[in-house]
Amino acid sequence: MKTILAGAGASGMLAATAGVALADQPHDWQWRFQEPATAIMEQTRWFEVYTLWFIIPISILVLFLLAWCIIRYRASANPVPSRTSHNTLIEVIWTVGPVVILLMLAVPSFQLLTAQYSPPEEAKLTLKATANQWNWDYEYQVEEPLTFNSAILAEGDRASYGKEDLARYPRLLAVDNEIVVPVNTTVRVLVTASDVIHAFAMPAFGVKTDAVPGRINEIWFNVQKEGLYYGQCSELCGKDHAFMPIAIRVVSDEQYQTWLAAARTDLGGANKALMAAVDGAAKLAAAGN
Ligand SMILES: [Cu+2]
Repeated sequence: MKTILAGAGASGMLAATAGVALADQPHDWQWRFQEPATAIMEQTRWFEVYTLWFIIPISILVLFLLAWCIIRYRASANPVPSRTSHNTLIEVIWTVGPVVILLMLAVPSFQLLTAQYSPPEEAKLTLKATANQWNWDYEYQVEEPLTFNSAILAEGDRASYGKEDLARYPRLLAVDNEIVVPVNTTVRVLVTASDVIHAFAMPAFGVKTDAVPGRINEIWFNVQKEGLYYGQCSELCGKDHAFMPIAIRVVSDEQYQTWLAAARTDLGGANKALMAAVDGAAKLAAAGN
């Protein structure tokens, strides 16, 4: 009995640790979206599944019709072809049918597009993200603005940043300095570039926009789950295009305020203190407190 209880406790602990510490990430052979972290991404995923209910039956129907025509009406099986050239009923059906299908796709599609461009409230935090070949500059537009650069984490620097854990800090996605934002807060990101066109994309948040020199594109998100999320530059921007990841750490409001106050003077120290606080909270949750 004791062993069973201990086992259950241990697996509960693992689940709690994973739930708190790890947000969803890309994984090998992935062919669907990451777990949504925002309402917009949830709506996007719903729309994807909804669209498949049209795409799959239509593809099967067209494939079946093609195969049927090729086999049933081949020259050897059907030496004298029909001379029929008009059929009003069929023509009405194949015009009205697609129109109805397109309307059924257009209505939820425009609803999603409108939702993406309509933040539910005025953003509480504004960040500016400037893309460079091949890293990002971030600016927190708060009372005393905070700016820092964020680049891919070099494999040799893992130890000095305390990021040896490959599950949490995956190769090619981990960065030296993450963006830190509070959970359940509407955040606005002003996206631009200093040299060529890049793009700011966070799959779990359902946001992606081009970073264009001389222009500012605006996106927003409101993340519902704490965790460390990864995205990438998504516009071919030169030889290191694949090596300019984006990492966003979503934490509680207190953790964010503490980090912001400390980051102005010592970014590295503030990041390490935040990592320790997040890990500490995960352990506390795992212990069932
Ligand atoms: Cu880029």
